[in-house]
Amino acid sequence: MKIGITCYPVYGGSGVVATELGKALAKRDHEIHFVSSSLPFRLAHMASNVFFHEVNVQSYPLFEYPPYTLTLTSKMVDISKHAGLDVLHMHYAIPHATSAVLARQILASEGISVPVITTLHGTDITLIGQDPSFAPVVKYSINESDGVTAVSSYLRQETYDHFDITRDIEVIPNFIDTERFHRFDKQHFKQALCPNGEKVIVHVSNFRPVKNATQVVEVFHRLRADDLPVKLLLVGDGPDRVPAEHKARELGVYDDVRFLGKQDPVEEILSIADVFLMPSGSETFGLAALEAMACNVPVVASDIGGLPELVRDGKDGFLCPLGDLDAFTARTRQLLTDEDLHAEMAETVRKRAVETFDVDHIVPQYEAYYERIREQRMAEV
Ligand code: GMT
Repeated sequence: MKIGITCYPVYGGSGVVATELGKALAKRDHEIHFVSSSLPFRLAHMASNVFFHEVNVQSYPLFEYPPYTLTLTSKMVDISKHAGLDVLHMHYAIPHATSAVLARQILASEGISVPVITTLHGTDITLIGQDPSFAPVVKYSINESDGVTAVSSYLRQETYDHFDITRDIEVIPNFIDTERFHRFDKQHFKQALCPNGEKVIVHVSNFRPVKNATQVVEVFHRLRADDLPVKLLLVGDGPDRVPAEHKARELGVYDDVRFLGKQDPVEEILSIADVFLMPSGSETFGLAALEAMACNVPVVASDIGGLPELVRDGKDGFLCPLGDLDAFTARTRQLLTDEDLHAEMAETVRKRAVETFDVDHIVPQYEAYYERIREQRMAEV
């Protein structure tokens, strides 16, 4: 199949999933056309059946806000025609699904039929999508897509609860390449960072307020106050990085915290981790937690959103009430001090990543879905 994939290219879960999906589909001999405002950050290596089309927005004195959505639409029309795309797969409803629905209409007026599939990821539904300035467009774009998927049952239900949806929504969970994400022997790195055998807590996010990165620092401070020998690694960057740095200084733990910024080989950092902390206020799936699990790292996360579908409380780590820092601290301490429990969970999380969320289990679900939606669309036109 020839598949057009549009996503946000920046550091964020939906872009990662879209890019990894495209790469996995290319390995399975599909032709993939990424259409995005810049090269998706995980698309470093090209293959002969992978293409990247950059959307360049024209500036014009009249435009206070250059119309990205329309330029994206024109690009989709152009690529659909010239590459002969079979499917347009949009990741994140705003504005990608809207552009694709319009592109499909333009193509139909020229006698070309291309189905649109939209994958909902999170804040396009749970946060920004519900804002009155977007809600009618989000609802329309979902209902007008030929197929709609959500990354968890929780997100599917949220979509039905908050929008008047007439489409079936298929749940296809996120996935992980467990051959890339596994525990590497990084003893030299661990030794350099933890010369006295300290344990390591890791948090990876885009440091948006919803990730509660400052709470990670607070939990770490409580553990250090108990004299637990532990270090904290913070990976990623975003609006809450500076507040997290301030918090670490204010609490006097800055010297034991490393802010590593945006990192691509995150699996190498996870390879020295003992616990992954995710105190998010909202999370439809929690891809970063799955990456940790694939690297044998148990997770302590908020008991919200789609996280219980990924992290089974007491098996893959622990789920704590949102914002309950006492609970987060106690559970993290338990994992760092009970070696048998830690060893058991470290094995369980890897097994879960491999058996339930491996790329080879999930990508065929997308392929089957593409086929089904294509047949449905052909029967309709
Ligand atoms: O987490 C973010 O802020 C990024 C966001 C996105 O759409 O780029 O992530 C969402 O999609 C990811 C991939 O499906 C999920 O793993 C994240 O849980 C979800 N984030 C939220 O719901 C906050």
